Amino acid sequence: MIIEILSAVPELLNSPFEHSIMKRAQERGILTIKMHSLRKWAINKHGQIDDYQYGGGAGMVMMCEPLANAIDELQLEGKFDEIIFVTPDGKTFEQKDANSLSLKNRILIICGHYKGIDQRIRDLYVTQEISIGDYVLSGGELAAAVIIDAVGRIIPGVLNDETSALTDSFQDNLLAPPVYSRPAEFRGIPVPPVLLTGDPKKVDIWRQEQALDRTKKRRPDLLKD
Ligand code: 6GU
Repeated sequence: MIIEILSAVPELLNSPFEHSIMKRAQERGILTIKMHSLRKWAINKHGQIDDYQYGGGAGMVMMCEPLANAIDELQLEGKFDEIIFVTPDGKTFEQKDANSLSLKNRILIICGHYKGIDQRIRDLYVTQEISIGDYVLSGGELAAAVIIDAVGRIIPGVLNDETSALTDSFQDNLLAPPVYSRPAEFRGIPVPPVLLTGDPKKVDIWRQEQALDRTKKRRPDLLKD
């Protein structure tokens, strides 16, 4: 899968994909992440990519030309399967959205800053608008990093143990059960004895009960359907 990112501040994304699972996915050639600086398509030698908004009001708007020229040039190599604009007024990102994006071949994520991007780019190019939650970030880059991490880790072949993505919180609308490692007792708190029985069936039943219990207590909304 190829994920390309168009950003006015690409430096913000220097490190998030260079460690751990995202690093391994790229080393294995399963995931390619390409950063593009929008400045490359600035309208003048001052590097301008934003301008005042029509109608007045505070905050600059990212202009049409740099974005359109960038997207057009990147699509000379072939069309993107999705062109995603990350924005607080987009659809809230959920696990099922990560699942379906992980099946695409090549996507572009546009990160906005300032007051956003000219609406005509959204009308003409953008195929999905995604928010990562009901709060406002100063730019789309960290939201893009969240989406790429969530998508990248479930591309087939990325995780070592293929089943481990299936037992994540949310994959079955349940939160994950608690986990324990050594020692068997820590500050007077023992590991639940069932985990030490070596009986995989009992362990499985216990984990399902715990997952359901946790979900009822913390996120009853997930159990509605
Ligand atoms: Cl995608 N962008 C920004 N700037 N803020 C957000 C967001 C995105 N999702 C939640 N807040």
